[in-house]
Amino acid sequence: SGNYEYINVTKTGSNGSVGLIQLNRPKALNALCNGLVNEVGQALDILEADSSVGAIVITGSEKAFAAGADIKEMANKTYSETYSENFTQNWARVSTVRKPVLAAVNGFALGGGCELAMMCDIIYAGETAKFGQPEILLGVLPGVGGTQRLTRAIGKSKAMEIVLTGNQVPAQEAEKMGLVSKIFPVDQLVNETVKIAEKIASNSQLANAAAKECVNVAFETTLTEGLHFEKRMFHGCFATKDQKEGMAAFIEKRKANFTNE
Ligand code: CO8
Repeated sequence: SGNYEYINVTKTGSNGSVGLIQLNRPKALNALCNGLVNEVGQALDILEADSSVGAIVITGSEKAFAAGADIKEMANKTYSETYSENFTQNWARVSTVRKPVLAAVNGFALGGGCELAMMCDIIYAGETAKFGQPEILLGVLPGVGGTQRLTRAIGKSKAMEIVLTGNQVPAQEAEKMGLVSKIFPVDQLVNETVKIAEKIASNSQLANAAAKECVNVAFETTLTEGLHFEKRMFHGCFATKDQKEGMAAFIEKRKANFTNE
């Protein structure tokens, strides 16, 4: 659906509860040019506003999730251009989505590709996926979260190693580090990710959004503040019909039917 140049957007899963964004710029290994990132933002706006969508999956091709920001597009930029246009500001949309976003990574997830995956809530990888932050080899550094989200995800020594060597990290190693949640065979990755997204989408959307918000607060604040925030959000759940329904369904030994109210 939609009229995009660089991505395909579909609704899949039962009742179209999963929004699937496939990056589709095969000749450039899904290099993340400005137009592509803008289209991802537009698609996220639409899926976020669509109440039938409970979770979103972002994927690429079997060869590449994304081989980074578009090097050809940025090679001649000046400092004053990057600063005045606030270059990369359009990437922030991915990390402000309130619905759960899952990355299904096959092939290369390098530079901005790795950073895009890290903006998602869960990363699943195909067996041959490769992660990396090769910006250092281009005379720059990761500019959309690679030094920050990667360090929080895997710790200092591993993050430094990846950022300073530019080496590619195979999926199996990325899973050991905790960057990736699970690995699937290449040809099953998208289906398996959609299945998990479908399961998540069947939860209360209110509870999903609140749980996501709470986990994200863990990255921003002290333990005491985070626990306080979590407790208040937990209290807030008792104002929802979904809490009544979820607990009644358990007691009545039936499947809950959440209405996101
Ligand atoms: N940008 C532009 N074009 C690319 C990119 C890229 N990042 N990656 C691949 N391509 C193009 C190639 O130029 C080539 O095009 P053409 O056929 O016209 O020459 C085509 O895709 C196929 O690529 P290769 O022939 O190189 O394919 P290989 O299978 O031989 O190699 C690699 C695959 C290893 C992935 C290789 O393409 C590569 O090293 N790519 C660059 C990886 C990289 O350095 N990524 C980091 C980019 S910098 C970045 O992401 C900064 C993020 C923060 C700022 C975000 C701002 C928007």
